[in-house]
Parts: sequence; C-alpha cells; structure tokens
Amino acid sequence: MTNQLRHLTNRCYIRILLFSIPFVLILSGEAFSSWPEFPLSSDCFSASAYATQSLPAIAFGGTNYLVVWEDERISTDRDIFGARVSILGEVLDPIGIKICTVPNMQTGIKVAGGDQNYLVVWTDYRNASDDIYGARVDFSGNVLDPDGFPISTGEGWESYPDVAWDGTNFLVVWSDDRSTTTYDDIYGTRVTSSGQVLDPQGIQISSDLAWEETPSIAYNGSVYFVAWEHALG
Ligand SMILES: [Ca+2]
Ligand SMILES: [Ca+2]
Repeated sequence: MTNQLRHLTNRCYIRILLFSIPFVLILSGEAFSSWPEFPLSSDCFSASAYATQSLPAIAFGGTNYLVVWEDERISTDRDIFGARVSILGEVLDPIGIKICTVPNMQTGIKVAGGDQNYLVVWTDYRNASDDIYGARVDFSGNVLDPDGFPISTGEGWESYPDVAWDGTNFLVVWSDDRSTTTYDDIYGTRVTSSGQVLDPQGIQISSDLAWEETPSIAYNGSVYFVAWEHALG
C-alpha cells in the first residue's frame, strides 16, 4: 500500500467511525454485524457487515441511487441487500435494506430506476431450477415485494438477468435454456411499475444454435439495445 493510499484509507476509516457512533448508541449489539460494506468513494470503504458482501449493481432513481448486492450475513446461501445513497455520497440505509432472504442462493443481481420505484432482478435458486425473480423498492427504501415475485420460472434454467426502464415499463432480459435444440437463448419480458409481468411466456429475442448468455440491456430514448455473449460449441 502506498503512503498516499494508506493516508486516504486511514482518513476514511476515521470518518466512518465518527459516522457510526450514533448507531452504536441507538441499536443493539447486532448492529455491528449488520453494517454493510460498499464504496463511499473511489478510495475507501465503510465498516464491514458480517461475512461477504459482493457483486454490487447500482441505478439512479431521480433523487438518490440504489446500490444492491449479494450478501452472506444471514447465510452462505446468498441473499440480496441494498442501500440508498444520496448524490452527495451519504449512505441513507446504513444497516442495509433486506430485499430477499429466502433459502437457497439469490445471485446475479441487477437494478433499474423507474418513475415510481426501482426494479431489482436476479437469478433465484429457491425452486428446482434457476429462475428469474424481481422485487420493487420504492424511492423511500421500502421493499414493495419482500423476497420477490416470479418473472420467469420455466422448467429449464433462466439466469443472468438485466433490466432497463423505457419511461413506461421495465424490460427484463435473461438467458433461457427452454429449448432442447438451440441451447441457451435470450428472452425478455416487460414489467410494469406495479410489478405486473406483461409477457409471462417471454419474448424471444435471440434463439440460434449458439449458447447465448449474460445479456445486457440499455434504452436510448426510443429503442432498447440488448447485447450478449454468443458462444458456438
Ligand atoms: Ca427455471
Ligand atoms: Ca441458442
């Protein structure tokens, strides 16, 4: 560690320590084990929650950001936590928002900001095969769909979701192996701000003989653009 980095790190920990004292006074002993850890700036980190927090995603919701991540504070079967962060970098939910903590793993989390709330999506292993689940979080940090609602739960594997907002609906895309002849394909569905899945059978976006995986989506004001990994056997 360079002297410059050590200096920045020490300074940030001092700042976090002062910031954290009120929570020590207000909350019981468990507060120590429930502090999140995610970047407050490019050069330092906050105090740590218990176990691993990893693979964050972020979206802007008009006033604040929502950061979501995989979290092992409850179980090594990863769960989903989040926190709002102001445009000034203030962590508005310092002990984290519990978004989904059902058994088995929830992973591959993505998030987009809409007109009324955020939509968080992920790959969920609560059932027999990988499925896509989502949960809305309003701009005040309330989870409107605790532990999530199903977006695509076919018999095959649905995984690697991403989500974007077009001003009217969200569009969720994922990799889907429902076909026995074309291997993993790309499917999607629109989801409303009220959490309604408008295309429950899924919209086929790409289906050829390759393995199509890890889609990523963006909206430019008029159309969506979806990109993905395309692997021939
Ligand atoms: Ca499935
Ligand atoms: Ca394919």
